[in-house]
Amino acid sequence: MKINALNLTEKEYLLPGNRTCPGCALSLAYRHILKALEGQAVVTVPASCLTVLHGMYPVTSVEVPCVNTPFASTAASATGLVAGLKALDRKGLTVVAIAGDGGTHDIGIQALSGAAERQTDFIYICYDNEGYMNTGNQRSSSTPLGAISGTTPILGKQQSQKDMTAIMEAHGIPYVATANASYPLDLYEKIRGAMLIQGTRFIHVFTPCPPGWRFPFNDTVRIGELAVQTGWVVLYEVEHAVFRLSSASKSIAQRGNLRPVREYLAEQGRFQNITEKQINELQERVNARWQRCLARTPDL
Ligand SMILES: Cc1ncc(C[n+]2csc(CCOP(=O)(O)OP(=O)(O)O)c2C)c(N)n1
Ligand code: SF4
Repeated sequence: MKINALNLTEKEYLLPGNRTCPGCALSLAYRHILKALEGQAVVTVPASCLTVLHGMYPVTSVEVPCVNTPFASTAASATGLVAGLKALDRKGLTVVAIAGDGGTHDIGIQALSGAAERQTDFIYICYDNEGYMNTGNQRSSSTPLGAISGTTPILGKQQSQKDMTAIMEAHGIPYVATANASYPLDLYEKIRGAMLIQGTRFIHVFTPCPPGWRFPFNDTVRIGELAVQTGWVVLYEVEHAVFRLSSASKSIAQRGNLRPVREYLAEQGRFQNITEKQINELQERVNARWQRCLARTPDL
């Protein structure tokens, strides 16, 4: 489905006055996710910055019903919601599970893998701020190599990131996509497209976090764009096993020039102690994934 800014509903489902930090990409992404769902959703959210954003009934700033689920159980909770709505014969509502990278890549992966294997009919959105931000920025399996965090304070993390999107694609589910809070129309379009598909759908949304990544809060959108321009994030979707590069990444592929990853790293205080060896390793990883994506895009 093609949309443009003029087609976006003016109705807001995320009201002003929530408790995210200034410049939080999660709140930007969530605003557009909720617009795409047009209120026809039940969301389930584990402990995270998103529960802080939601706040507590009756003073929540979000206009959709939400279950606050234990940390490991997001996809299990969604499975229960799907079964409950079916038992009540309630049609037209999409069950949406939304969790951070800690709640997805780490503690929630067994419930998510199980739900995907059972082909549960729901959308799972992982917003990735590359750490356990709500509890003070502990490292997760999505924290990048070389990044300083609360639990990797001096040298930075010594391991590389888990590729969660590839793991979910390997489940053979009907829809897997990457998105980025700096490209809200692309995100909106992917949610709308996913709503039309039956079965487990997984969308990974890149959400820069100013305090955790140590960059000025007014740079959030630019950092997200730089991630795409350097290939740190590749925007794509895989629908029924058909791979498509999304327009922002596709236009870079057509021009043939990714910017160097070090430009992206240099903008963030969390990489202040990264070594040359680690920068080279990250660049090689980005190059290898970029080549895999290009090889899956014969129609450039
Ligand atoms: C079983 C369990 N362990 C630990 C916690 C504490 N806890 C609450 S939120 C959170 C971090 C969540 O990280 P992530 O899922 O990446 O979301 P973010 O905070 O970054 O939005 C942790 C560790 C918890 N609530 N439950
Ligand atoms: S810590 Fe990061 S992800 Fe959490 S609310 Fe603040 S900016 Fe958003």
